[in-house]
Amino acid sequence: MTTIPAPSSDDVLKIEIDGNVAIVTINRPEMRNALDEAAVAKIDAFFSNVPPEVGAVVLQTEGPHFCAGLDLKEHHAKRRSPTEFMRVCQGWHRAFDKMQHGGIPIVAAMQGAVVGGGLELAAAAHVRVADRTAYFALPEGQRGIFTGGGATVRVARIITPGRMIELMLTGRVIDVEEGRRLGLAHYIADDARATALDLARKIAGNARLSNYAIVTAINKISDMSATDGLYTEGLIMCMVQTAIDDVQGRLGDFVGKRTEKVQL
Ligand code: 1HE
Repeated sequence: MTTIPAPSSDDVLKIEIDGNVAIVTINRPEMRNALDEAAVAKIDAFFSNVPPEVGAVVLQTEGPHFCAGLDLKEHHAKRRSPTEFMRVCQGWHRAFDKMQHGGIPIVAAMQGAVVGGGLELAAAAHVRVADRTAYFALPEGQRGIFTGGGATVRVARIITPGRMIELMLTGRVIDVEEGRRLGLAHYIADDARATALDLARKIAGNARLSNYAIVTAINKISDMSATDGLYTEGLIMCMVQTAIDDVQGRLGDFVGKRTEKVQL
């Protein structure tokens, strides 16, 4: 595999470009990849400005655990007020919304603990591959807090609100097989990273506009009434089918000096 580091790469968020796939690696293994404010800001910055050649992203993390969620040490040290913590939650929501609705398919490779905010991070990816060590939990109740990175929306949709309530109340830990049955993992693989990269390469080979529609429209339409959803589906279908030729034709007319100038 030939990868080149992207200019925005740093120690906490490593970014490599491999053809038309970006490999984004959260690199805080000594903290079990717990997310502090700076790490969330880096995720936000990358997904705000994905390089144009990238057709799919692999999201992976270093060490034996995918992500231990909120950086509890930072949270403890900062003694955040309700308003300050609200801002932190909004920061997570912004970053993860950019992942889920940014139009670029994301394949997560998961291992070990995928817990709390780590599960919220994984749920913002579109395809989730777990290795056999992966497990899932929402231990917020045991920590005296609540979910703040989108789980009430994303995780509840995947596993149902009732199952999420049960998991949060009991603190039960789900193994990888149950996680797959519930939809938290789509694939179980011996080497989650390799499988995620294969899938990302395959996905990046689809028509870009189809991928854009798949990762943006389906979730949006599930928020709509059936009538609005079907109408929107039709519009998007037409947009995906026609837009490339139409736009290319119009741009070609401009480049070939066959258009009128925009002037008074
Ligand atoms: C951390 C964190 C963290 C580990 N914030 N520092 N999340 C949790 O409640 C999960 C808490 N973590 C754990 O249960 C365990 O650490 C693990 C099962 C993930 C990993 O266990 P292990 O034995 O491999 O590692 P460790 O020895 O527990 O942790 C290694 C170091 O990482 C240690 O620091 P050290 O200074 O003693 O070396 C840990 O303190 C540190 N560490 N997890 C900060 N989360 C937007 S709202 C989201 C709400 C939530 O995410 S709540 C769920 C939080």
